[in-house]
Amino acid sequence: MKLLKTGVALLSAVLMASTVSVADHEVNLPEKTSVVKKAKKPVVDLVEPAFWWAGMKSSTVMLTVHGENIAAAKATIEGEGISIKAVNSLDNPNYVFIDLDIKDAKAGSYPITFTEGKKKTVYNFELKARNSETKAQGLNQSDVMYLIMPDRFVNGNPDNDSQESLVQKADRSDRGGRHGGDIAGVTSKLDYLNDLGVTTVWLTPFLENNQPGWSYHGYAITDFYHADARHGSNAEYKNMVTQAHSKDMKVVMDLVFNHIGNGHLWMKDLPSEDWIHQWEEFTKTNYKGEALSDPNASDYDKKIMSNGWFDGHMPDLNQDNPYLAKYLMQASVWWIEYAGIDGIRMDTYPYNKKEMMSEWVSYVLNEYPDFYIVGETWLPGATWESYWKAGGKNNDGFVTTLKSISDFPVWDAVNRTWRNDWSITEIYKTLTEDFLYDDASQNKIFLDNHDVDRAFGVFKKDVENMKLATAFLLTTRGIPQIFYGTEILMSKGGDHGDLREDFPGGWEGDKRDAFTEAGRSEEENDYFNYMRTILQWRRSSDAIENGKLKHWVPFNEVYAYARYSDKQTVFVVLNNNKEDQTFDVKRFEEVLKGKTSGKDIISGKTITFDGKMTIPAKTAYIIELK
Ligand SMILES: [Ca+2]
Ligand SMILES: [Ca+2]
Repeated sequence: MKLLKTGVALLSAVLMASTVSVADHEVNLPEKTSVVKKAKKPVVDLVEPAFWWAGMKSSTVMLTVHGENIAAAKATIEGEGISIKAVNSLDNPNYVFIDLDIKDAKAGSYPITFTEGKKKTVYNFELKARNSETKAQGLNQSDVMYLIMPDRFVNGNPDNDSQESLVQKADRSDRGGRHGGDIAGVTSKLDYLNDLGVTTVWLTPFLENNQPGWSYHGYAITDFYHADARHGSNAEYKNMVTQAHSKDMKVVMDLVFNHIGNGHLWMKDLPSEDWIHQWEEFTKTNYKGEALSDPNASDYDKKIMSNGWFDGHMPDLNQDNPYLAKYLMQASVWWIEYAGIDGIRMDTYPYNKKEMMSEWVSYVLNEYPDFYIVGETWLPGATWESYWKAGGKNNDGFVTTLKSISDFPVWDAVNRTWRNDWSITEIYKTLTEDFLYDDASQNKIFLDNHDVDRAFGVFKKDVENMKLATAFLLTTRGIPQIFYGTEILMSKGGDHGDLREDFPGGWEGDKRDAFTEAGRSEEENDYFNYMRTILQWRRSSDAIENGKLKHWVPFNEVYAYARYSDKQTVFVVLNNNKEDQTFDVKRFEEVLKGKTSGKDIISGKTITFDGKMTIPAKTAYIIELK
């Protein structure tokens, strides 16, 4: 509440100042304002994006220019093939939005001159040549994402842990504080990750979060165009992407359009009153995404869901404002072209203006047709999830373009199965709901993530169940995601700071280095190798990459399914029973097709099943049919 009032107060101050300075500058002016305004050259202290590229499919780019009373200046541009289509300003004269037509412009520098009276300020706007290293290659089912909270993974550069210009300093003893992990740390572990067998790294947001507290997780962005200096620089991020690509790995960037951190410039100097959702008193979202697809929902609930703030320090952006919407969309394309990333994970997807999000996805795919975008759609069932996923039919007319959703229903089913020893039928049942999706193969699937208790802890540290869950995750339909530290059985939950604990060995002086075999316990190595075996195998499995899923009703806690393509059939059997199980294989004939043996890729052994199959208690078989 306090923060919001501050925001409103600041806004009022801005509006008053502008009214005085523009319309009434002769009368009763504070001395500073009058003197400065008349004498100074036009002030340009921020242009976003700072540069762009020639030869993009979209023929326009909008520059957001900030500077005291910049709206009073006239903007002109020089250069062939480039022109100013429009200069717009809102209620705060400290911002102008310049629409440039760049359709016929070549790479080069184009001076933009801001003129007020006889005074001029020039900004050299650059159109770069397209980045030949940009892959924007997207993800498919052969990929596995490894989710890293960079502050908590590896401290590759202890010198950047605290920064003079950034308010929160490093304090590793504070579990909610900054610990010093960074982009350099992630880059230094790409070989480790490649050896583990994951193909893709997803870092929680690395953009600046200049916030007094809780800045480590990155979801309170205060600068859309710069890496947080405590994580490293833009160049270091770009280098990480290049390094990943050189190892045949991919990178997914995490972005937030729904809200910002209240340390953002916009909250000190709001571009317009409607830039954020303002409320009479502090109003939190109701976190009820279901309301948005509910034909019976009240307008009141839908409005609170969409326009309420995610948290007190996270002002909710109003994407009805077309300048803001354009700003956000462009920032994402800027990062794709600049750093060459392959996908974006969009935070709090349903909390945004949904039509704008569909437009955003289309805008990105127009530039980069193979690009991967997954929305965080944390909803309690496939019925609600499917509302957000492209290809479905929504009877309220909402057309969504999002291809990949976060498959929380699968996460929930896995939890129900192994948290309380429920039946593996929970998983089977959840997947029977795939008819709600046009294609579930793009769904992001996971056992846990940075917002929920770690799976191993949820499973009461039962390694057999953890292995069954892992075998399932890495062979069912969808694109798996693994949370960092899962491979060494990190297990904490409850407090966010705990489940996001530091990876042992990521900091100099750590008691052990769990990135090495010697630094892991016997149990950790056993699980690590189990996961690694499946990960390394699945990278080149045609049935995993391109195959369909076919599954059978579980009996006696034995769940069987096949992944099958034209080139390969993989038969998976999960025995969740505490006893060995022997069963007739006749009912699987439509995929076995008379075959009586195959290789279990986990144990490396040949499994024969002439008529009957026996599988040990609490065991997974992943059988490549011969
Ligand atoms: Ca560091
Ligand atoms: Ca919102």
